[in-house]
Order: sequence, then C-alpha cells, then structure tokens
Amino acid sequence: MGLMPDTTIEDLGIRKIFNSRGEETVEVEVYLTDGYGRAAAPAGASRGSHEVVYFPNNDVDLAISTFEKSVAPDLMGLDASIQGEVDTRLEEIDGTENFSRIGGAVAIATSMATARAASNALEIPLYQHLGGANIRDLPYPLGNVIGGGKHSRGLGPDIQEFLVLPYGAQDIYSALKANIEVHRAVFKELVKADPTFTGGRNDEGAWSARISTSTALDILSRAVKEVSSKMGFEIGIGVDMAASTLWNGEKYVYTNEGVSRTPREQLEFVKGLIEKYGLVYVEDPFHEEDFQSFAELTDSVGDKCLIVGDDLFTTNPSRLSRGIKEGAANAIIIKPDQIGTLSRAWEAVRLAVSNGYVPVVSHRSGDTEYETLAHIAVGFGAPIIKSGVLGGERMAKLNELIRIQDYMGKAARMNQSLTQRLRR
Ligand code: 2PG
Ligand code: MG
Repeated sequence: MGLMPDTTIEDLGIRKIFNSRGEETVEVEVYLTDGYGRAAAPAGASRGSHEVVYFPNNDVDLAISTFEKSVAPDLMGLDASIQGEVDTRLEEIDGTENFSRIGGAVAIATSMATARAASNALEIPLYQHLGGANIRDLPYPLGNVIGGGKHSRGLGPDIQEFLVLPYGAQDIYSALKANIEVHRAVFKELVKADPTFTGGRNDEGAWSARISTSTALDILSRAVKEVSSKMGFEIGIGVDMAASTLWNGEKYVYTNEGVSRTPREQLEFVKGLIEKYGLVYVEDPFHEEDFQSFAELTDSVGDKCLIVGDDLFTTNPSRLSRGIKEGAANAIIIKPDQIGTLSRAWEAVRLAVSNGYVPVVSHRSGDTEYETLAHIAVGFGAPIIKSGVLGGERMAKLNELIRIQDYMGKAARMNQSLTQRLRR
C-alpha cells in the first residue's frame, strides 16, 4: 500500500489549439506533485446572451497572457482534489460576474483540467472523482440528425436541430447504434427529398439539406419507426428550436417557411408539433427572456414532453431558480462552458434534480477531440448526454461512454428514470 497521492498544484500551462470548427481555443495543463491533467474549452455558434464571456475582449492572446500573469501563479499550491476551492479561486481572480477578465474559456479549461489531474493522481476515473464510487447509471445519447437554422446558414429548415433519443435502449452500445442507424436511414430519404443534397453535414455532423421543417420531421419520424422496430426498443424524436436566433424582438421569423409567428402563434405551433410528431424533447422553443411562454408550454404538455431550457438558463443556477419559481421548462441544458466552472455546473445540476428538472449535459457545435464531457455526464448522473451522432469530436465522447460502461461491468445500467418518465 502506497501513501496517499499528493494532489498539490505545482504548475500550470496553456496553449492555443483549434476546435472542430477550426476556431482558436485554449487548452490548459495542470501539473500536480503526483498527477497531471489537461482539458480544452468548446465553443458555441448559437450562444445565449447570459453565457459567461468566452475570451476577454474576444482576444485569445489576451486570455493566454492573463492566464500566465494572474491565473496560473495564483492557483499554485492549491489542492486539486478540492474542486470547489480551485473554482472559487478562479472566480476571485476574475472578480467579475461573467468571467469577463480571464475569459470563460480559460476558466472552464482550467476547472476541467484540475479535475482531470486530481482523478489521475487518485487513480480513479474522472466520472467517479466527480460523482463518487457508486455511480452506475449511464446517460441516453441525444443526437443531432438533421441540421437547420443558424447551424445551416439559414438555408436548411428554420429549426436548428432535429434530434433522436433512444430512451428504451438497455445498454449504451445499442443506444449509440440506434442513433447511427437513424442517421443513416435519414440520409437515404434526404437523397430522394432534395435532389441538390450532396451528403453534406454541418458542424455537429447532422445532415444539411434544403428541406422544410415538416419534411425534416416526416423523414426523421419514418427513420425512427423503422430503426425502432428493427432494434426492438423505443426511440423518441425531438428538436432544438434555438428560438432566440429566430426572434426579431417581436416575432419568430421562419425565413425558409416564409412565415413569422407571434409568441402566441409560436406556442400553438410548438404544441402542434409535439402533438403531431409525438416529440419527447423540445429545447428552446421560445427566446431566452420569455420565461412565461416556457411556463405555459410546460404546464400544458410537460407531462409527455421534456421542455428544455438552454439559452434560457445558460447553466446558471440563478436563472434556473427563476425558472423553477415560474414553472418554466422541466429540463435544463448543462454546458459547463456556459457558466465557467465545473462547480457551478454541478450546482445547477443539483438544483435541477432536486426540483424535478432533467439535466441534459451537452457539447457545443464547435467542440474538441476531448472525451471529458462523457465523464461529466456520467459523474453528474445526467439522464441524457447531448453530443451528436457522428464526427470525430462527437465520437470521442460517445465511444468513451462505451468504455465507461465496460469499466462499470455488470453494475452498469441505463438511467431508468428517463425511460420511466417518457413512457408515461
Ligand atoms: C445548442 C448547441 C449545441 P451551440 O444550441 O444546443 O447543439 O449549439 O453550441 O452552437 O450553441
Ligand atoms: Mg440549444
């Protein structure tokens, strides 16, 4: 038996690397007396306005010099195994509400690299370091199959994401396989529906075709039916409307469809989609300040469909508290980079779960080849991980879930709470 490892932070480093969209991002390294960890920040295209600032003055080089001058020296000597202390120190060093001085990208990369280093020193998987030794639930993978909205330069359907959720799968491998099969089946239909379709995929690996919202939903529904009966378990469909990107201050503008909808019409439209297509998941159906419409929709269809706040909450515990008070949504997107530290993201998850909200741990459209997010989703006990269907940076996380399932052995199981909730 060896001595307890020494998890003191001895040194830190930072460098510029590229994300999956070819944009510059930061990667942070944390050296402990007895361990080492590294992590990088992802980046969104449809960012919520309440997210933390990504780089100070939008300047990655400034972020790097600030890290070297005032972040790294101040973290040395802290104990990496006490995540909360490191994250609080990051907030203190920054001194603003939204990481505008050191940059949210630097904060989250440092926070995740610290957790990685501690788990490395302690010789336990990251998900156990975050969530404890008894974790055995795996999240269902929610995958983007057809892309539109801002992710398709406004040329595809107006809705940003058409998603698949295999909530009846018994193990992670079958769940991932189902998503891939649906993605493949959709390709065959798209070739028929859009003669100009080149087989192009967007940033998240979703098919990018010039079709309407209803065609996208028709195609996805058919594909899901076919794969579901082949694989023998339930597969649901959903959308991320990213409605802040449709909102012009008065109406929701559907360019492709050629219509605009008032908030009231938007509410009826979304209800109609949920009804017609049996959607089990609807993310950001209203713009990021409209808590009230979220509450109305949740009140009327929240028993059969997850109503999910992404830009609405931006992983921010105080925005979530407001949502809970007003009954807005029944699920929350958890993007640790939106809030800047793992501790704050964890706080949002705890608040969500204790109020019956489903936490959905999510990637960004510009992501990295790191698998960290898989461990965060498992460690946080999230019933859903949103990380695409295909693409190297997506696969990195999804394949890691297969490894985690193997590591858990017989104890592993899919998060049944979701299956039960959606079967109701
Ligand atoms: C979203 C995300 C990820 P982005 O809106 O949920 O799918 O997109 O990272 O561009 O914000
Ligand atoms: Mg979203």
